[in-house]
Amino acid sequence: MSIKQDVQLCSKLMGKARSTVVLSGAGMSTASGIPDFRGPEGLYSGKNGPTMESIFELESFVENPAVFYDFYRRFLSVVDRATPTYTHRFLAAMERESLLFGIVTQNIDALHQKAGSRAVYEIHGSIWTSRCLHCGREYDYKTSKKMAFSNQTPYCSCRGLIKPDIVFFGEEVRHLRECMDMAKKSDLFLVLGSSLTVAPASYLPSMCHGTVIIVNKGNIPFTSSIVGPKTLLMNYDLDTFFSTLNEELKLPIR
Ligand code: CNA
Repeated sequence: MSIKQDVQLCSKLMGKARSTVVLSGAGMSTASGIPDFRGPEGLYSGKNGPTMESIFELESFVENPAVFYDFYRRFLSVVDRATPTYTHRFLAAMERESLLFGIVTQNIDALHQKAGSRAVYEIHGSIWTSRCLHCGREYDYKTSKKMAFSNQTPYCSCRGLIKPDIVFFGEEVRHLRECMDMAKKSDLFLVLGSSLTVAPASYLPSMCHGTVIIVNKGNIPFTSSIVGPKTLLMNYDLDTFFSTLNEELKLPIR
């Protein structure tokens, strides 16, 4: 199928759908300059230093927080400068036009919110708050960022280690009940820029009772336990796909 045919099919399904839900992944933000994990230039590709496990596992973090904070300072420098992509802005326009029920995002970069989306569920947490692992004291973004940049590793006044409220491997995800409810009620589920390898987010598409459209550049491990028989895989760059789609839909993009 050509991109035009795929776009037409997507447009037709969007026109018919009563409840469309999006699951977004790191591929959503690569055009904003934030590397993904498993894409060709991703942080997992081995080109960018330590493995993700050594950075995002709680045990490794507690043992050697400097490895995480080293990565985190670089990540924040990129995220602070990043602006939403065409696709982020397209999804915000869909919501304004009542064509989108909600977004479950695995991203921690807040670009959906920067683009104007409101119904966003950050299933892997966010960088906007941090917490002392010992006494639970909460730190806002500005304070925790300042601490991360001025100290090698930020510690609380109680001497506990401070960790951003992003979900590490093995930790419980956020808003799972709401995300599952949305997925179960959806009749169109769009998976955008995700390799669908991180559970339980990867299981959400299989809860949709209608069509699942995966728009992702490059292959993903495509297993029937993750997505059902009514799944369409569209192998495109997101901004190319949605700007082509909007030639048909003509949603006002801000
Ligand atoms: P992933 O495993 O890195 O997969 C991303 C997928 O997107 C890959 O298959 C890429 O080929 C594909 N891709 C990259 N660029 C594009 C593009 N322009 N158009 C279409 N497809 C593209 O990322 P997942 O989100 O599936 O993995 C979940 C992890 C990644 C979550 O825990 C996130 O917190 C984590 N992550 C988030 C960010 C962020 O917040 N921006 C960045 C890096 C990793």
